[in-house]
Amino acid sequence: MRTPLIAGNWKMNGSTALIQAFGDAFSAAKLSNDIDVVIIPPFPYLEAARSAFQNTPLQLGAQTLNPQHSGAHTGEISGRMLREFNVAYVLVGHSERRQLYREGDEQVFDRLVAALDVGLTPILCVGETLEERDADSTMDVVLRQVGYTMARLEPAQRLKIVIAYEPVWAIGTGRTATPDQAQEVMAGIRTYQAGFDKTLAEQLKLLYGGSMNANNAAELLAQPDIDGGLVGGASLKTDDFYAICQSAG
Ligand code: G2H
Repeated sequence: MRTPLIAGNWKMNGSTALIQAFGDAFSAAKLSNDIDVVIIPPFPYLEAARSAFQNTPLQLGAQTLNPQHSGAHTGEISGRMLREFNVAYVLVGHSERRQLYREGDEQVFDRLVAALDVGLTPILCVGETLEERDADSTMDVVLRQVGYTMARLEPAQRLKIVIAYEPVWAIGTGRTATPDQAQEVMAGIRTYQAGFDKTLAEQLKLLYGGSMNANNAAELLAQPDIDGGLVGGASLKTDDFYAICQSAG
């Protein structure tokens, strides 16, 4: 059985007040024990979040990391530093990083390995653009992104990652992939993993991301190959995020 995982990616949003609001809302939360819930705030809020989330089920994630553990990289943050703040998960390859900061599969892979090196669980984000979907190359693009990483990992490492399928055209647009569209791609990812190892395919956690909200989460999460969600905009409101978590539990 795969434990559902709901992760809220705040991107460059939020405040210390919002951290506190989540701490307060989730300290009274009645969520199933069989669900992992993660908040991924901007770096400056990690310390406040560590403290505010202490008596809650909320775990912490980070939005990126540098491939190096330390050194002359002004403005960058390493996985080792994240570990000091009880960070358990880190996003790699989010489409905004791929598009705005020119991170290609190679850079994404280096970050993912750096995360594994320090015991962080990387959430590898993959997904096609609208042009790629219209050109019928969705599966090619997604499996290229997944395959680049999987082919280079050791078998034991492959078991330690989470994959988030986020169609780029559905991110922050209010346009969500239909449950069938999401399921089709995610089943394809799982089938691809079975080529490496059947146990891996069964255990691999797959998240859907792209305008998931309190209204559409239940239907998406009911799909057999969708094990959770990577939620952006709707993770900035305590009520909406809580409702999504309840849909998963
Ligand atoms: C996709 C998602 C969270 P949103 O990027 O990573 O954002 O839910 O706002 O589409």
